[in-house]
Amino acid sequence: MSHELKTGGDRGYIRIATEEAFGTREIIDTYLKMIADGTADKGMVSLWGFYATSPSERAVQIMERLIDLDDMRIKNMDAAGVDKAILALTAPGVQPIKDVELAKRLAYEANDTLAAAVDRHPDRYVGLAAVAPQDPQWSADELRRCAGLGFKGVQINSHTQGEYLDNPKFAPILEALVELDWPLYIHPSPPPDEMMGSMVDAGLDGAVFGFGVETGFHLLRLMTAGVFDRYPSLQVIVGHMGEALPYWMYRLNYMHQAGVRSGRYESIKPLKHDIPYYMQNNVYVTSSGMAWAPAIKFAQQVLGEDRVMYAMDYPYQYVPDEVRTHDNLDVSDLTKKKLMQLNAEKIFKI
Ligand code: 1DF
Ligand code: MN
Repeated sequence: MSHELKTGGDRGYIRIATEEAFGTREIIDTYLKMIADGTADKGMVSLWGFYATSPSERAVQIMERLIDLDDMRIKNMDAAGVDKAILALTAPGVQPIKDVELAKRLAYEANDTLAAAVDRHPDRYVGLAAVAPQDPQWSADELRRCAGLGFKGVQINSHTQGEYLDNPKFAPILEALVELDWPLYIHPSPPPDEMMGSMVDAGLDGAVFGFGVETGFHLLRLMTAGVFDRYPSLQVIVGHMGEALPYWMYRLNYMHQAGVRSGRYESIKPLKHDIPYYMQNNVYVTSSGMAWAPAIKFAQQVLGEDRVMYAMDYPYQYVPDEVRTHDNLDVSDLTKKKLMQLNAEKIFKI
């Protein structure tokens, strides 16, 4: 049965979509310059070489929808019954840009662009800040500036030029998040060249698979490196139903503990808690790109129903019928309201 999709809470909840992207023309032009001058990595060439130049219907439509923060976006949200969008600068943000001053300027301006859009549509949009982790201290200061602009968290597009957030150099960013009590959304980026291997040749580097492998690796290494022992209140959100980690949780835990006991790796040390503990106390997952009842219910079962949130991934996966998949889940009314509304209101303090 297909029901009408309306905003306003006619089904007992409003819908808050938690992984929604926008872009700026200047940042996309910067990607194109990097591709042209040979400084882009393989993932950038594959991703933005496609979206920013392809005449295909998918690429043209996504480009148009990314840049727009007004009428088209609101109309599409209305048509899908999405009440609020948690918006963030599209991947990989400014993180691959090697000129750090340029990266900081572009992140700063993207934050101002988003803040202005939230001001124009305060009941429809919530902003997540962009940072340039290439300069961790600047990024920490920018988070504090963005708190003043009304933002509710940060999105970091996974690795920054092959470096991960467990690296102690990024501590100022994590410390600012703890101080602000803000969640960190770790959104996929194309894998760095050293991970890419033959993924591009196989056509599997992007959202189809490579994104999830790299982002799941990022979240897992935050746990095993002890980041949540150092920052026990830190909350990390990942999309795509947890980038496969919930499904792997038993094996991750078994083999991690075996690795700790055997002393096989310098980097694998005893932790205060086990992997399921961090998954259930420091991680939220969203259903971006994964409008699939068995996966949603599985994540609710292993992480708890307070840690699973709805996301659409506009404009990359604008499929209004996927909203109905969520509406039609055979879970209790309260569990569904947590998925669509309450968990997002809580973690983003909306
Ligand atoms: C794609 C997918 C691109 C997602 C994205 O940002 C993105 C894609 C550049 O399909 O190429 O956010 N996604 O999250 O699934
Ligand atoms: Mn996305």
